[in-house]
Amino acid sequence: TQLEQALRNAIIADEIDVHFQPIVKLRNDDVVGFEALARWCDANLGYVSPAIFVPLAEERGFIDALAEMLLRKAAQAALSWPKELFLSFNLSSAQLTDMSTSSRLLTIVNQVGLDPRRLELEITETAVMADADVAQKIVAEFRSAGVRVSLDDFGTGQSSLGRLRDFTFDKVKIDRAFVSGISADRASEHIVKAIVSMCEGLELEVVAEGIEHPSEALKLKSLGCGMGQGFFYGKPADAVATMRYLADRY
Ligand code: G
Ligand code: G
Ligand code: MN
Ligand code: NA
Repeated sequence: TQLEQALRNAIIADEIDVHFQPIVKLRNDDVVGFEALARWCDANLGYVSPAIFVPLAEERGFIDALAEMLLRKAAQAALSWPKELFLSFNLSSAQLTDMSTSSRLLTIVNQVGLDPRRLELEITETAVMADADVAQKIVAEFRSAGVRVSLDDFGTGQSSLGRLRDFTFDKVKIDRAFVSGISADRASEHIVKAIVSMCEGLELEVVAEGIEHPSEALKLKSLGCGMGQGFFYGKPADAVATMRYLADRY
């Protein structure tokens, strides 16, 4: 198809960009890291969402090429940030069924010279479900290299609690479905409160995603949620704008 051909070309030409969205400590608004998000604007097709082109790349067998290009760019950008900031990178489901994923991505991190302890990988429950044994092994390899792993979109997938029991994660990202409107919605408030308390028991860090209003940030803080991310703190921005964002804060 036209989209597939354009995507192939964009990968070969190194034209897919990475943007960065800040993740903050809710207690004091300190930036603690950034999530890398793929961005592609094609000359003919215009803006294409990663929700479209990531699954297409998986289906057509070029997810590795895409992910390696994105991680290389993201890791290079992270080298210019203050070194205590982490880089959070999304892994797709196909990558979690392929045992070569960990060595491929660790090689890139080494080549670029990013401390693997600054890297976090976001994986979803759906991605883990395809082949839990293989996913488990891949996660273990990353963690033994010092890379941290977070469970993304928590609360929306299937058998969430089983995953937390069987897998070793470092962090849970609460899906924005529970965050938007939390200051007015009692059900979301109780759900988030329970997630935060469970994560305390499991010694997992917690990030609330999709914070758009100060009232949501306040509520999450009062529930003991450690970290937050969302348009209220910053929209995804390119590497240059991200450096400016940091310069304004440091
Ligand atoms: O940034 P945006 O809301 O458009 O992202 C849409 C979806 O695409 C989200 O689920 C996000 O996790 C995913 N996504 C964005 N960038 C990447 C990436 O680099 N790799 C993978 N696997 N998924 C990504
Ligand atoms: O699936 P994942 O959580 O990786 O997707 C992250 C996506 O959420 C990014 O594409 C980003 O653009 C989007 N996002 C980040 N913050 C907000 C927010 O405050 N509101 C909304 N609606 N989307 C957000
Ligand atoms: Mn994510
Ligand atoms: Na998410």
